[in-house]
Amino acid sequence: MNKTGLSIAVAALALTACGKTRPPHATPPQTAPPPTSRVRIEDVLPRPSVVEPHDGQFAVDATTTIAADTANPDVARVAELLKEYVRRASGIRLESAAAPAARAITLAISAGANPEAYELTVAPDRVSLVGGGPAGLFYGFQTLRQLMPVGGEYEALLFQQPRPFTIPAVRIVDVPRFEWRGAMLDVARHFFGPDDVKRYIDLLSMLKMNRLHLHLADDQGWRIEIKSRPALTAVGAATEVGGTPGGFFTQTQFADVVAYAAARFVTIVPEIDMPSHTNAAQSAYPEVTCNGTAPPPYTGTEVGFSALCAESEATYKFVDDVVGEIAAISPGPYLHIGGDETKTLTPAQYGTFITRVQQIVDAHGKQMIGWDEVDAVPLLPTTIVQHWRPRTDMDRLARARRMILSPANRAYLDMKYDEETLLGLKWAGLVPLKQAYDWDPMNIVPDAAPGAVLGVEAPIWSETIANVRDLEFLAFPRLAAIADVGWTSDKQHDWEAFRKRLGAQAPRWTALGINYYRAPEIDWRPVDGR
Ligand code: TNX
Repeated sequence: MNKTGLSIAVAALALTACGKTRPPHATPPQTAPPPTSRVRIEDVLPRPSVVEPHDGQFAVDATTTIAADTANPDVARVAELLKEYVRRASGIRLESAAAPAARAITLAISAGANPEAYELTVAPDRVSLVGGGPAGLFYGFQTLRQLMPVGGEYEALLFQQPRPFTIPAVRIVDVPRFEWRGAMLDVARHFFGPDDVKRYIDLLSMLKMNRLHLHLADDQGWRIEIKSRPALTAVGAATEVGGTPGGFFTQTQFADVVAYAAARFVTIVPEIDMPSHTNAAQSAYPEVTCNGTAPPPYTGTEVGFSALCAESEATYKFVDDVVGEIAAISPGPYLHIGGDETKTLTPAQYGTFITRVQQIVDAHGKQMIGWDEVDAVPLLPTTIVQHWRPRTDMDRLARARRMILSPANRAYLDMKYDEETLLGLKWAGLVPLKQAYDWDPMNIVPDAAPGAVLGVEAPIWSETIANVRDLEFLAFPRLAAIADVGWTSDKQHDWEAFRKRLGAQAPRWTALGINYYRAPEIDWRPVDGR
């Protein structure tokens, strides 16, 4: 064939494929059969309660429809997420079907005992996803997402033609072990703004986690606008660890993040740490300091040196102003008051302070949460104790009526993985991946009253991290380990099985741009776009 003949042939090929002539140098349209997705049902993470593989698969192609009761806004939202995912993953636009039709993906809510539970059935002729409540439907979508090609994680993949794919046939019945599956982000030591926090919320909710505790104030910075106390941010937000510029959330930004989280079934838990960790507040309002003088801004990483004046009414007026404004912009039922690492108050002063603050939080209609030091003080039945010190007084902790477990030697994502890890701290020891995974919360406080353990939380403190890259490096993959500890039943807990399902996340996490630590214990699946 001469040169002209070749160009005519190429042009003809292009014409059949997309209806208009393409320049000869353009990539020819794909004619090869589309790749079958390599997703495996045993890779879903966190591990579901019941997984029954069946024969066959469901093909998603141009004839597939989506049948959802879109009059229900929660169902409509998940239907949109699914359509959007399928469009990105394959270029296929799912049409809506009025009623459950053949070849349809059906979404529904059927109020059940646990609104976070769901059941997913994939059969050759249909897919059915039923949530026990709106959250369950959302979590069912997170599972279905993992059974579809990872291309859906990219924002603007462009397919020359739709690429049908298959979902393996399976029945999954799933319910979380614990109601509290949390993460904490310290936005005080280094400031992380609204976009960073939203990104973290996206990643948490993919792991079926449902609480994000924001550590909003510490010695190094005050990060939330308080309208009645403007100096808190004008003065107290100026810097961060190391002396770089800080930052803060306006109340509008905070409300926007709260709404963003709520749409992903994540409750924001705001924390204002006190009576210690308050240098930034005291630099702005010296009346809460016993000697009345404003300390200079602090940009180091020591703890425990600052404390609000426990005997002064100005302190409680200040706390009431702050708690009142934060309670008003936090629809969630919780308000965390810190209470940790107070080195400069006597036990009696500490007790007076926590007791008063507990009353203030209660008066603003919120349930108080405090780090485990607060259990030295008589607590209201609604107050939640957050365990963090591995060697705390366990007998005392066991008396707490409600608790969240964040043992630092398991759940602190800011601990180094090994001696070579550059980021992070190691005061609680090294926390390699297996250590973050291989524990049972119910064995931490064996004498806890039935139902007292609400669940687990993975804090990340930001002394050594200043951006999302470094945050993700410390958080991933250990955050997935804590998510699995919180979601998956103890009977399903199995390090070898977890290792495999974690390794299988590599293509998806890469598509999402997560800067995860390639933990050497894991055989990370090659990243090839499928
Ligand atoms: C202890 S955990 C702290 C924080 C530090 C963290 C660093 C807790 C309640 N207090 O002030 O940032 O260690 O890992």
